[in-house]
Amino acid sequence: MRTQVAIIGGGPAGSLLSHLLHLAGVESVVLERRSKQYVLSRIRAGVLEHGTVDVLRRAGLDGRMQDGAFEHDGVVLSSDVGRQRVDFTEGVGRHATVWGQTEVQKDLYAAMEGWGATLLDEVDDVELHDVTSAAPYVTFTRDGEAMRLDADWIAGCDGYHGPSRQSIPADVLRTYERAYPFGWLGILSETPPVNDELIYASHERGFALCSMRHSMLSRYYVQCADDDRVEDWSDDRFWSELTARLPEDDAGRLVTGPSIDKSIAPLRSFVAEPLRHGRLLLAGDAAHIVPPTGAKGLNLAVADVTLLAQALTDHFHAGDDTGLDTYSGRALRRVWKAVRFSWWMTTLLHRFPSRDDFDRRIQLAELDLLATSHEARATFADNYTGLPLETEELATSAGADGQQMVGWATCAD
Ligand code: FAS
Ligand code: PHB
Repeated sequence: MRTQVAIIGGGPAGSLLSHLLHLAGVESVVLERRSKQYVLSRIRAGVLEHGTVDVLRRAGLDGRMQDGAFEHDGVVLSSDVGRQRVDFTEGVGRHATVWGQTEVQKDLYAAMEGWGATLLDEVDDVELHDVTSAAPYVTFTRDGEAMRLDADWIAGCDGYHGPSRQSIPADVLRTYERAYPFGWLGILSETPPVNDELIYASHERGFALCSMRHSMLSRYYVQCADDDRVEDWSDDRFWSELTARLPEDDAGRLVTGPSIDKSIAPLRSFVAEPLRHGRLLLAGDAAHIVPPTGAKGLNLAVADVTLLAQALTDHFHAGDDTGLDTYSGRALRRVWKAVRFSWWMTTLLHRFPSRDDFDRRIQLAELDLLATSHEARATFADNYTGLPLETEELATSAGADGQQMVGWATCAD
């Protein structure tokens, strides 16, 4: 088999990249380890930045989202000493969109099926070869048959545990990581959401988050120990802990019910640099992981592949490699700001086992700053609803890994 772009991973990053390349007349083949049904069954992100919604709209993927999604003009932040609402419109005049990753993935797979994408699912033994040559290729097995895919470029969209990042030599790859001493226990319940906007609760007992998927499907999380197992948490224990961490009025409105999905996710911040090695390009969770506190994971994946699709299109249609040469530096500039915000929200709202009363007072002071400072709320709103996608570019040319970046210019909108 041969194609222009071999995409490893058929999650949001890989499938959106394939779709965007198709719209630009660039061929790709997607290799996915799991079945499409399995990918669609994963319960993941819930909040889309305004830039993500624009990309999906421009790609013709917003049909169901127009009617089914919620537009939120703010979020509630609560603690054991108070409850406040951060109004996005007051700060930046934008909103956040609540539309589950599952729905985005459904629309992506439906669109790809519509135009006849080559998405090979349930592949095994994926290996990347000659990524620094002009003729890279991927070997894999499918239904027990050994196969080979030759390509001009390889996009590593295979998530944190995939083989792409592992194909970059240790003396080239730099990684930055922070593991958090807790996890998130998340449930889905067919109950009406407790509030019409998200509630991020920071309580002495720990963090909790109230989110939703639609008017009769709620998504709730509580911070749990990093060695907790799902079987340690009965529904009763979950509802009791969530209730204890919410402000009294919100807790009084909480409608409980049986969980229809329950899982624990570890929290980590992780960034790999550079995002390009020869003809291998990393995007999404293959390149970076953020704690879900800032609702950035999916949105970063969309931002990466939006840059990548344009860069690959310029390469194939105009012979212009500027986008490919600066992809890593430009993507990482936005990634690190999202990593910072996600780290900041996580340290602001969670209870750290090693932290003391001084740390708790700092958290409460930070929350009080948000409650009393318009500028602090505007900065929060700017980050939460999404920093600009592509209006930033290098003021001077940068090396492939962006290390020589001298300065940055923000283009006029
Ligand atoms: P993904 O991990 O989604 O997709 C990678 C794909 O590559 C997968 O389908 C995988 O099967 C495939 N793959 C892996 N190895 C392969 C191989 N060897 N060969 C072929 N294919 C291979 N983000 C939020 O914003 N909010 C949240 O609440 C949130 N919750 C999350 C909960 C969990 C448990 C996890 C793991 C992530 C969560 N995220 C959340 C982040 C998540 O939404 C990701 O950011 C998003 O899925 C990124 O998309 P991809 O980069 O496509 O990676
Ligand atoms: C979700 O709805 O799953 C969700 C929302 C906001 C977050 C994380 C998860 O920060």
